[in-house]
Parts: sequence; C-alpha cells; structure tokens
Amino acid sequence: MLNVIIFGAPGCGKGTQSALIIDKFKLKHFSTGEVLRKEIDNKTEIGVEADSYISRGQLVPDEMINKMVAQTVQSLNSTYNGIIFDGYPRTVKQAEELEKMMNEVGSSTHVLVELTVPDHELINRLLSRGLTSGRNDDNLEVISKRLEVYGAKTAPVIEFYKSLNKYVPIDGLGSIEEVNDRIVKAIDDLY
Ligand code: B4P
Repeated sequence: MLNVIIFGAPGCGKGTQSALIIDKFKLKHFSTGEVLRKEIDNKTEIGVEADSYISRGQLVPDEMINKMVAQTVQSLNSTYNGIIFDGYPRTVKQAEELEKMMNEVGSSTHVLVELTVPDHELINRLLSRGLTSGRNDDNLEVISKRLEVYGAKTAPVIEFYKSLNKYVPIDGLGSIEEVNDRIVKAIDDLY
C-alpha cells in the first residue's frame, strides 16, 4: 500500500501533480476540492453549502469533509495500490480524523509531500488559472483570503506530520515535469 498526501498552499500544484502521479503508482486520486466543485455544479445540498464557504476563500467545515473521506477510504479495493489525498487534510482536526480512519481499515498514510512555492508565484498561477477556469475563488480578493486561511489553519498540519516522521518538503518551483521528477524520486526513496 502507498497512501500519499499532496500538500501545500492554494495554487502550489497539488491537483496538477496528483494527476501525473496516479498512473505511475496506480493510486486512486481523491481531491476534496474536485468533489466539492462537482457538488456545486450539480447544485446539491452539499454543493450549495460548500459554495458559500469556497466563494469567500474559507474552508468547508471539517464534518462535511470527513464524511466524504470516510466513503473513499472504505471503498478502497485492490484495483489500486493506495490513495493520493489531494487537498486533504487541510486542518489538524482533519489530519487526526484521517489517521483514525486509516487505522480503522488497517492501513496508514505513508508520506506528506509539501510543494513549497512563494506567495507571489502562487498568486500569479491562480490569477492566470482564473482567466479560463471560471472558478469564483480564483480572483485576487479571494486568493488573498485563501492564503491567509492556509497560514492560519492548514500550515499547522505540517507539524503534525513532522511529529509522525512522514513529512517531505519538495521545491514546487520549476516546470511541471521538473516538480514531478522530484516527487517521484521522493516517493521512490521511501522504499
Ligand atoms: P483545491 O481544489 O484543493 O484547489 P487549489 O488549492 O486551488 O489548487 P491546487 O494546489 O490543486 O493547484 P493546481 O494544481 O490546480 O481547493 C479549492 C477550495 O475547496 C479550497 O480553497 C477550500 O475552500 C475547499 N476545500 C478543498 N478541500 C478542502 C478540505 N479538505 N477542507 C476544507 N475545505 C476544502 O495549480 C494551480 C495553477 O498553477 C494551475 O493553473 C496549474 O496549471 C498551474 N501550475 C501547476 N504547477 C505549475 C508549475 N510547476 N509551474 C507553473 N504553473 C503551474
């Protein structure tokens, strides 16, 4: 089993890199952001509630997220070698819940890979994505809020995984291929 957390500030490349890694390591891709956006597009009850947080740059409440994750963790089967958690956990409470859920299914997380990217580059990437994404959280006002929330609520997750000896920082600057090579090497080095 290989369960990887791809972690970092908004726009660091979590989604981009996860999409490249899943095939190489035969992992199930689980992006909480993507699941939430589908709910929003389908105008479900969860989607309407999630949208009210996402459009303001806030995190969706932990309870809503943890329910979605529980379903994914329990549905894991032998088609995959493990899961790549993309954009989850985003709070220490979510991290504690994830470790508990993995434990309950007799598994565990193996590594948290943080993609480190300076704020000015994150802002540039998200603003340029905003030109075509149609996402209502890719504008300067909401991006600034997301970065603030990241520092206050999400960054502390790093200390949690450092204390479990599962933390690996990776330079997220450079071409998509260069960053991917660094991540693949870090995962290969685990074994
Ligand atoms: P997410 O969908 O996780 O999105 P993200 O942080 O914006 O983006 P990501 O880091 O994946 O960036 P990407 O690869 O696309 O979350 C959206 C929102 O959902 C959150 O703000 C929150 O409100 C909510 N949410 C999600 N999960 C939650 C949770 N667990 N708890 C509570 N709330 C939750 O890359 C960005 C851009 O950079 C792209 O345009 C890409 O092409 C470009 N790029 C990538 N790598 C590059 C590189 N090396 N060089 C240049 N450009 C690059």
